[in-house]
Amino acid sequence: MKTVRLTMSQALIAFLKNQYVERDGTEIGFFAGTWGIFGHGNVGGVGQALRQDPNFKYYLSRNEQAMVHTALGFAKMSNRLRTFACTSSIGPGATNMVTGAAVATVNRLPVLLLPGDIFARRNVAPVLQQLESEHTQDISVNDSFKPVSRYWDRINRPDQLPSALLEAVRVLTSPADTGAVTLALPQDVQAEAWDYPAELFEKRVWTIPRPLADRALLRRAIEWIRSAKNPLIIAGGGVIYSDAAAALAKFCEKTGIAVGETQAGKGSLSYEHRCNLEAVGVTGTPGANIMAREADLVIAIGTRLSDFTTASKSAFQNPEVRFVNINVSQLDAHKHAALPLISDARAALEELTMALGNYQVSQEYAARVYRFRTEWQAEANRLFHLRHGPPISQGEVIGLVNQSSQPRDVVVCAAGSLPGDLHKLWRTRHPKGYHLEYGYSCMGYEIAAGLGVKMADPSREVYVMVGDGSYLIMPSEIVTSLQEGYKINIILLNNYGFSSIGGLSQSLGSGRFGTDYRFRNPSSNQLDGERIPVDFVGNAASLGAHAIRANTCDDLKRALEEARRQDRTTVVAVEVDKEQRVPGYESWWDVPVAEVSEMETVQQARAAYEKNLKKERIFL
Ligand SMILES: Cc1ncc(C[n+]2csc(CCOP(=O)(O)OP(=O)(O)O)c2C)c(N)n1
Ligand SMILES: [Mg+2]
Repeated sequence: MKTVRLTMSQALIAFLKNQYVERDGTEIGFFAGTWGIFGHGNVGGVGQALRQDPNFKYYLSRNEQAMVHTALGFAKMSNRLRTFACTSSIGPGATNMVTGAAVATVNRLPVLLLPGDIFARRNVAPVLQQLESEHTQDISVNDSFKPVSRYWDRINRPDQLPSALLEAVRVLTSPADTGAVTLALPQDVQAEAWDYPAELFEKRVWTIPRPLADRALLRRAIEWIRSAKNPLIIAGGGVIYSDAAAALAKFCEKTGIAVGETQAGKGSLSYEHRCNLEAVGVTGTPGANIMAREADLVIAIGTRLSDFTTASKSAFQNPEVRFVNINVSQLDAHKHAALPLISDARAALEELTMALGNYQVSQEYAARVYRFRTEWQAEANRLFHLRHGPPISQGEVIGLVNQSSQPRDVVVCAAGSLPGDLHKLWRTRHPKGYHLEYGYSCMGYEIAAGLGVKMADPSREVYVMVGDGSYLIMPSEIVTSLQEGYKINIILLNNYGFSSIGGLSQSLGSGRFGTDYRFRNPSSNQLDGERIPVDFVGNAASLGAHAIRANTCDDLKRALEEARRQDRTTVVAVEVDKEQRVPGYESWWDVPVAEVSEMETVQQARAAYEKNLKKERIFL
């Protein structure tokens, strides 16, 4: 056997740069490079290997959590066909990535994490940043990646690497199993040499399959659809990752079945498609939620059926409702005791379109969908033109950003009140035009991920919409975007704290407690003093961005035009009125209210809560 003598780190990099994926005959390199921050736990190992092999590009980030977000923005924008590796030192550098790992695994997005680890040889322990334990030496902070990784391994000897690498890429490229993969790399082992088989470093192509559903189950699903009077499709992220948007549009055109979109699935159909009722669930449109309530058949495609989609299991009230779940993952396919079509979304839609022949929804059904759509367009237009303030409303900002963006541009968001408002109001015109991380809804995802989105497709303008709270958690990657020359547009909506959680607190009877950014008030000893003024324009400019303030709708229109013309990252800071919120429609979210309290507002909220709780169903 031909061998090559390399350090474990050199072998790792030589392997990663030769991994390719292929789907539908198109081949592409799977790893676009490595993000990292060096410390003593990776500089002499992985750092040296990257220095030696400049073909595998190294990108320096500002924060280890952020670099995972950037990798995930890139992976999601690439329909999971590409991602990055992320290298960190031991200790804090490593644990900073744990949150990113959870974002990956919850959202089913691939990322390879390479945290440095304590010495395998142990004689110098405890090393700087080492966690000690009284009951074992076989533990480090990297064990905290286990629950948030789809595959986890520690490379204690250089000869363990080949088998770990094959497992790692198997999981990363599996549509059903993908998520964070963690290979913990003890800092001594990273630098140890071994005679690796040369074959390990040959080009390897991983085929992304399009598995077909079981034949008998497919026949039964066809019968169920044929006999349904009020069917509804719920389109999730799987539709987009599988590149099934055109197949879904065809299926809908043929059958007339309406579609509600989840956060990850928004964009599956253009907002103009006659079957698209747009957002469904807690942050859904009235039409989608009324159709869900009455549906006798729900065809859930590529969705995790999270509580935001199912309105905490209260969305489907028809006693006869049945579910057909099309999903590559068994876990998702079986949810709600559904008829499971364990299948690629596009393949299943194509087969169903063929098999259903001339099945069509009734004229009444089609007329109702038309009416819901017309009414929703009018309601959205009302929210876009409130002429509120200044401060203007968040709905107006969304309308203006949407209007000034081109159909192929991408909006990026993750947490706060924006995701719900965008889910309802953003008019998506391209399957990759709407990028929401709403599985983990991680404040701080937005700017870092926006950079990853731009890297995946520099031909589009990227609009990162971010609340002041999320911005303050992680504005650092503005600097990284400048370093790499990728321009993003950041629209920062300042409402002096948490509109989302403040509103939620109010609805639970707690009166916004602790959710506003205010000085501590010496007379009450609470955080109810004056608002804390933060100069966001100054902050963004100090990081090197082009920064613009906008107060009115006209200001904002001009600022967005100015931002578009820039060739470097631009921040538009706009103040919005926290009290002028986009309402909810025909839905509910289960957030428990205190069962006992002396506060009357809480008692009232609890009474309403108990009433709503009765609508939650168990599907067996
Ligand atoms: C890392 C993280 N911490 C806490 C939360 C809980 N949380 C959700 S929204 C939110 C407030 C977001 O504030 P901001 O970004 O200003 O948006 P707004 O609610 O004002 O629209 C918080 C604290 C979260 N989602 N992520
Ligand atoms: Mg805010």
